Amino acid sequence: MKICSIQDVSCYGQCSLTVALPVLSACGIETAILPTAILSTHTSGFQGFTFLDLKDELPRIEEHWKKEGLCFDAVYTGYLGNTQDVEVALSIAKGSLNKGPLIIDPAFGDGGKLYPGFDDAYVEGMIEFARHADVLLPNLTEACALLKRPYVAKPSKEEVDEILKGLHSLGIKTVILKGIGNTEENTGIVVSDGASVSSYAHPRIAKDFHGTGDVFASAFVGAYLHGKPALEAGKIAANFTLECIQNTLDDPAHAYGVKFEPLLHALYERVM
Ligand code: PXL
Repeated sequence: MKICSIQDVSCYGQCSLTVALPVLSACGIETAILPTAILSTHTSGFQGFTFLDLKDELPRIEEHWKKEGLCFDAVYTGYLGNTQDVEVALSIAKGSLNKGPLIIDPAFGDGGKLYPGFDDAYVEGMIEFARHADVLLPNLTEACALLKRPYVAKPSKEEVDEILKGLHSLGIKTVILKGIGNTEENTGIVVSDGASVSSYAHPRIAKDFHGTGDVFASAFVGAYLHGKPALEAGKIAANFTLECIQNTLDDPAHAYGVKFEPLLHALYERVM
């Protein structure tokens, strides 16, 4: 199995490719990378980060891969950076370079807000891109933005159903909606393939850690590509992410990411 992951490199801060690569390697999945940008740190909680846009290099890399006749078993995208990156990601995922599913973590916002540097034009680009997703892994902020709905932090069951329906009507096959069913003690995911909806709740830790969306998405991709059904892959990813958070709670200086490394050894058995 050989996949391609398209995301930025945040040099410091445990997110995007510095999470995806170790997690997917631990799952036994060879992962080629297409880095969309190089940042000194991620954009949350650090001031004055540097940003080198690699958008002009991406089409050159794509062309070379095509000349070499490379082919992937899946494409997994995360934080991209600008609409040109989104276009290249679509071209790679839907062209001769990929013969498997396109798994998209929209990775453009949280808590009702877009991440710094993203605007409505980027969301428009993501809407067009998301239409092609075999699997989409949005949080509520991203799902609402993709549907141009006002953000609701605690949607009712009817609102969740409307959101799922809306995402399927864009063309998305399977949706894993994150951060649903929040109570003081619990949070969870809702999984929908357009025909049936199922959910999984787990304990909620009332502290935010950066990069947990990337931990979740990467573990999900690892399990899903080993043939686990979407709900099962979502459970594995949610449990792994929760354990990574629990493993970081004793270190208040570490909110920029989660300490996932000591837990990687157990992931292979779970995804196989
Ligand atoms: O974890 C998502 C992510 C990835 N890459 C960069 C980010 C973020 C979220 O803020 O800033 C650069």
